[in-house]
Amino acid sequence: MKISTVQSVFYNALGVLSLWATASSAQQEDQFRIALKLTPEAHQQQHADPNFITTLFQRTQPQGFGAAPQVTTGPLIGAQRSANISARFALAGKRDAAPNFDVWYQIQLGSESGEQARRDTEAQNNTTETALPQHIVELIRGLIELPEVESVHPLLATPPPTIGGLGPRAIDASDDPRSPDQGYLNPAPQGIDARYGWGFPGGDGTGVGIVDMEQGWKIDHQDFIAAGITFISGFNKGRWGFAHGTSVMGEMLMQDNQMGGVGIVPGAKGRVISLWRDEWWPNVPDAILDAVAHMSAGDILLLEAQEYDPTGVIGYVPVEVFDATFEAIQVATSLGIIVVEAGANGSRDLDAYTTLLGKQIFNRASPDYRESGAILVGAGSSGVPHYRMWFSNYGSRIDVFAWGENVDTTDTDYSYGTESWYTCCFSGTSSASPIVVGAAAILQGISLATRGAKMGPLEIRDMLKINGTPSADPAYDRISVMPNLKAIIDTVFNNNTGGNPDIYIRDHVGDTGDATSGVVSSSPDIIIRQQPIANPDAALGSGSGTETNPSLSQPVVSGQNHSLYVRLQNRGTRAASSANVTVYWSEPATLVTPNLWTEIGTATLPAIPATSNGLIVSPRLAWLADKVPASGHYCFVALAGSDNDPVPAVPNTFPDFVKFVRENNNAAWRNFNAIPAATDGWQKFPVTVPGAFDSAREFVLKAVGHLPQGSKVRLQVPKEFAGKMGIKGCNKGDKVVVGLKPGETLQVGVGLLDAGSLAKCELQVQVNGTEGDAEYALVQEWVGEGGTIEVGRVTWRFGPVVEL
Ligand SMILES: *[C@@H]1O[C@H](CO)[C@@H](O)[C@H](O)[C@H]1NC(C)=O
Ligand SMILES: *[C@@H]1O[C@H](CO)[C@@H](O)[C@H](O)[C@H]1NC(C)=O
Ligand SMILES: *[C@@H]1O[C@H](CO)[C@@H](O)[C@H](O)[C@H]1NC(C)=O
Ligand SMILES: *[C@@H]1O[C@H](CO)[C@@H](O)[C@H](O)[C@H]1NC(C)=O
Ligand SMILES: *[C@@H]1O[C@H](CO)[C@@H](O)[C@H](O)[C@H]1NC(C)=O
Ligand SMILES: *[C@@H]1O[C@H](CO)[C@@H](O)[C@H](O)[C@H]1NC(C)=O
Ligand SMILES: *[C@@H]1O[C@H](CO)[C@@H](O)[C@H](O)[C@H]1NC(C)=O
Ligand SMILES: CC(=O)N[C@H]1CO[C@H](CO)[C@@H](O)[C@@H]1O
Ligand SMILES: [Ca+2]
Repeated sequence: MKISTVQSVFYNALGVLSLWATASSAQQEDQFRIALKLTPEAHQQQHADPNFITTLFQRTQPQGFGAAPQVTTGPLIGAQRSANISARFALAGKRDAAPNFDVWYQIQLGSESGEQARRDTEAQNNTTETALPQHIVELIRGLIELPEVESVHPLLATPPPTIGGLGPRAIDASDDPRSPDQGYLNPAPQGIDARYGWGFPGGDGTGVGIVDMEQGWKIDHQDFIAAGITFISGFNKGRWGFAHGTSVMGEMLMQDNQMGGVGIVPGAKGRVISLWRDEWWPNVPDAILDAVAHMSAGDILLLEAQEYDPTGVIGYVPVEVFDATFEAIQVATSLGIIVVEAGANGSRDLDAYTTLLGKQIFNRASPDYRESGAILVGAGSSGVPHYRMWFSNYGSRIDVFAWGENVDTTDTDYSYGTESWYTCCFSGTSSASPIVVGAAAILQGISLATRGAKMGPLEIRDMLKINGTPSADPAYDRISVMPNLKAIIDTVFNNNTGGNPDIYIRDHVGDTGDATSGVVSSSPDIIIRQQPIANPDAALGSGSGTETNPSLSQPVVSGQNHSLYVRLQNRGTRAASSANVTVYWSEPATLVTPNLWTEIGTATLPAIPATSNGLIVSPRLAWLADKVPASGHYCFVALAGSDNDPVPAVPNTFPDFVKFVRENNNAAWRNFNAIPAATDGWQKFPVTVPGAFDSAREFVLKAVGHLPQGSKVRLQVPKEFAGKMGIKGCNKGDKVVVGLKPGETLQVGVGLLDAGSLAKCELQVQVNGTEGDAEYALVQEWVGEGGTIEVGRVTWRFGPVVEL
């Protein structure tokens, strides 16, 4: 598929635009693609004028692309794929948290024929280049300096992160069974002790989905043809041979069949997806997002690729170095997909790595550190003790290591002909990463078989390090530990003699108890009703059909008794013998700081078994009429605790409080107001926008609209607050009224709010129509050190309330 075909689906007017249009194109030019992220304003400009991006290139005057290079523009990610991802986020309760991929473009420099690309492909078949060509580095530097450009990176395939092993190193498959040569399966300290994991239900990976993203495979190799590996999308490309993907899949999926070896998880379901989106063009973020569209929470995505360093330095870096790839990985992990990423063959200290903008994105101790949620894998030697392999990247970002040499697995040739080869010696962070996927899949399989639940990405990432095998010289190697499945299984799945409960209340429907990366304060588990429910377990618990329904609460009516219920789950490995949950109310506020909380009461729950396939419902918590204030709308906070998973202490600095809100799964917020639909006149809702409680801090106020066309929304704020936040509107006495958009997300204001300040605002709404999914939210974001993060929101949902 050529890029112009892609774009014509989504844009009408974008054609091939000729730049520097003097020379003829007879001269062969260097042809390549880049990904470009525009600022929102520049994105609008590009929409209005399809030549806009071309003018950016004119301003940077790139050298080395021939006399008359052409610039062709299209979207980086297909619109259908973006829509699918948005829908996934919506289903998971993450309505507006999906990154916006519309502002990412894919730009091709050069002619469209593909002819040159084909030549490059053949020439670079055997490339040993590990740095970007200088003219590409210059182009990137030129573009990133433009104010309209937020991010830019090349779309180029690199050799997969292996060392050697790509040529024919095949060994006759009629040899003795090879399993004894698979030392990586053996007990620690030599291997990960997959053989121990096989002794447990689910320990062969049954029920676990694995997707390998790379370039080429022989998916009908004799030793895994019975595994029925399928192809998701892209082009099966033999540029560096089909051997690499074949060796990767074998480590995980060689079958137990009296030939060759046995993979770590022969019972898992394997699929592959190519980063070549067509025969000539690679696009890693697009491949990741397409994989995500076809995957479920708890599946494992393996990223077997690496990137050139965009700063031009020699030595490959992990694929998440590029912003679009990073955002795509975040999408995956926030939807509960476990992402395992090769740490890359660059021999580099990732802690010291700095981007073109001077950020240390891989250094966990730096304020620039950014968390994709992926598990990064380094490479160690096969012998004991395990030294860091000379080519492996290292540093605090590396979560675990595994064998980077001598990995016995399946192999094939260059011609896609051989389905019976094996190799003794697959290597690189390439060979290490599938071992870690295998370890994760064993744990996921056991969890599924014994507890009926899959685990989330951060839970598994932490688990893989439990009592792991250290490298030879940890202070020097800095590649963390190699997973030891016996130690992990004995610690976490040990039939209630160890481990701990880990009870949690969901922050939103898609929350599995990991630190939230999306919406806070939309808990479906804090439920308020006007009448007591006769059988709360039947109405709200597992099997009730209401498990993922966020609309179970009814409006609060002052002067009436109400009933509150809280639903808890336990994702730990031991039952919680008892638990309790305390609920507070607050006036509606975008940020519900503890000084606004008023206690309603505490409910004590029965034991919560260590299987997170069960929602346990608290007994009724009565909120009596005389305690219900008259303001009409409320937010609720619930804090839960049990033996060995206590009620968390409420922190007293604001940064710690934000961490607590986002990361502590024993605390949840429900700032949801169900509003009976009324179509005549303005409905008015009070809402407080507080400052932090400890010092003056900077906040963004955002509005997120999902109201039908023809609805009207405005916000009335105190004049002083409008001044601080830069909000412009009509003055009405000591208030300012600003019109908002009913169906869009927009920034209302940004500014410094005083400690302890409480701006009393009012949202005014006219909804057009009474049916469907009408919703409006005000979101408060803190401009903290690592960027802007959501700290709270109030959502008004208009429409009928679920009958129970
Ligand atoms: C996303 O796409 C996949 C694959 O085409 C499809 O099975 C799935 O239903 C889609 N999901 C949503 C939420 O649209
Ligand atoms: C790569 O190089 C090998 C060895 O020269 C050759 O046999 C093979 O055809 C080449 N592959 C491609 C895709 O050009
Ligand atoms: C690849 O390059 C290396 C080093 O330049 C050379 O020794 C080797 O023969 C080449 N292999 C092929 C298949 O061209
Ligand atoms: C837990 O008990 C079951 C049943 O007795 C047993 O099959 C399983 O191996 C035990 N698990 C562990 C980790 O010991
Ligand atoms: C609320 O409940 C209390 C205690 O159960 C009861 O005495 C009171 O009459 C109830 N009030 C209303 C308005 O239903
Ligand atoms: C709630 O449970 C925690 C931990 O089990 C306990 O320390 C606390 O006293 C309990 N609170 C109430 C009010 O029962
Ligand atoms: C209100 O919604 C209806 C459809 O429900 C639509 O036909 C009408 O145009 C909308 N009103 C306005 C003012 O947009
Ligand atoms: C196969 C391959 O690309 N090997 C490279 C791994 O990284 C080291 C250090 O950057 C290079 O020297 C190798 O050529
Ligand atoms: Ca076999």
